[in-house]
Amino acid sequence: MRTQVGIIGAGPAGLMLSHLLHLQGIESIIIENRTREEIEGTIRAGLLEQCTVDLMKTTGVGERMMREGHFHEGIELRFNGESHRINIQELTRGKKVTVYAQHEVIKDLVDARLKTGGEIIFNVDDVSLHDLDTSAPTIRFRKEKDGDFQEITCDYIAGCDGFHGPSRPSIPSTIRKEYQKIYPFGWLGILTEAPPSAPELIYGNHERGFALLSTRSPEIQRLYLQVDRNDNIDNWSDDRIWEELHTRLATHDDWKLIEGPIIQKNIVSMRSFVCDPMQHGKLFLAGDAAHIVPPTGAKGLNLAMADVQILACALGTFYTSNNTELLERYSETCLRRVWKAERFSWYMTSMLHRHYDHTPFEHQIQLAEMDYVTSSRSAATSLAENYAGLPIECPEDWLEKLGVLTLNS
Ligand code: RFL
Ligand code: PHB
Repeated sequence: MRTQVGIIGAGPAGLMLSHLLHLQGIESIIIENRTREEIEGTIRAGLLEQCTVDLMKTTGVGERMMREGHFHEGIELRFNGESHRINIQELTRGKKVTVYAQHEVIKDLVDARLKTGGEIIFNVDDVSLHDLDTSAPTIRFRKEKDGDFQEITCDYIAGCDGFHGPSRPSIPSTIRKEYQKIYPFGWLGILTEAPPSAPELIYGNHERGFALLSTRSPEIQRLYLQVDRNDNIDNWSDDRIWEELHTRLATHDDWKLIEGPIIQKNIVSMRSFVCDPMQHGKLFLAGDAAHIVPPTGAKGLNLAMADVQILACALGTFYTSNNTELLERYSETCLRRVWKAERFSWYMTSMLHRHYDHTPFEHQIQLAEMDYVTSSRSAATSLAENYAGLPIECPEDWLEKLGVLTLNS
């Protein structure tokens, strides 16, 4: 097989990249090691930045998101039993955050790719990357477990295969620098069949640990609890989860957390991670393959979408004018924004979680930080600007041009 851009991974990064390339007339093939049902059914992120929403809308894959998504103007920080609202929309001159589940984004993108003749090969196995510093890099894989080996020869390979995929380790370790922080806690996440308990997201800091109230639809709510990194989901009965959520989100007024049947629960660990560079020869990493953030800042999916915008723009420039300048600067351009999102995610995580090793002094500093960010307009503006999403370094008219290409496609 031969294509212009071989894409490994059908997560948000790989699917959106393929969609953006298609709009520019560039061919790609995606290979994915899970089935379509699995990728469309995995519960992960929920919060989209304004840039991600704009990208989906402009490129014609945002129709269902605009119909079924929830558009929030602010968030609530809750500590010492009191609620403090951060008005994101006012502080960022108009930006909102949108709650629309990652697996719905995946469904919309798979649907769009398949309707326009895109090729996604699901259920592949034994994927490896070869000849990355030649003009004909290849991806080798089996179409299914124990099937014959196949090869895709391409001009470029996009490694969009998440944190555990084979792309990042294909960059020689001698030139790959990795930065990592592992947190001593994780998040226990639940989905519950209940009506919303609040109109906006609530990030709660409590002496027993962090709790987050989010939503998915008028009927399904998403909630999280900070737990020990090595905790086991079997230790958490539904009753224990609700008791802990009630305690950690309690206020001094008459606010009530509405319970419902828990339909899904699991624990995820938390880390911050960056790989530098994000490119090597003809290989470009995007999304979780290159960087991980703890979910407190809601940045992972959004960073993946920003990377592939920068990559699609650079590849578009190369195929129309043979100019490789943007491709050469890809890693540098992405990493500037990635590090700011890493900083913000670390900041939100540090401010909102219970740190088991904190001294009383450090605990007071943490309370002062929350007091400051909820009482100073400058501090709240900084939080809002980062939460709603920093600008993406693409040529100014890039999104407009994509909009025109979408209308003509
Ligand atoms: P993905 O989504 O991991 O997709 C990678 C795809 O590659 C496939 N793959 C392979 N394919 C072929 N061959 C191989 N050898 C392969 N190995 C792997 C995988 O099957 C998969 O389909 O990476 P991508 O596209 O970079 O997207 C990143 C996001 O998924 C991730 O950052 C977010 O989910 C993070 N995240 C959040 N991000 C947000 O922007 N907003 C949020 O509100 C938010 N909340 C969250 C989150 C992540 C969470 N968890 C589960 C860690 C909440 C949670 C609890
Ligand atoms: C979610 O709804 O899954 C969600 C929302 C905000 C976050 C993380 C996850 O910071």
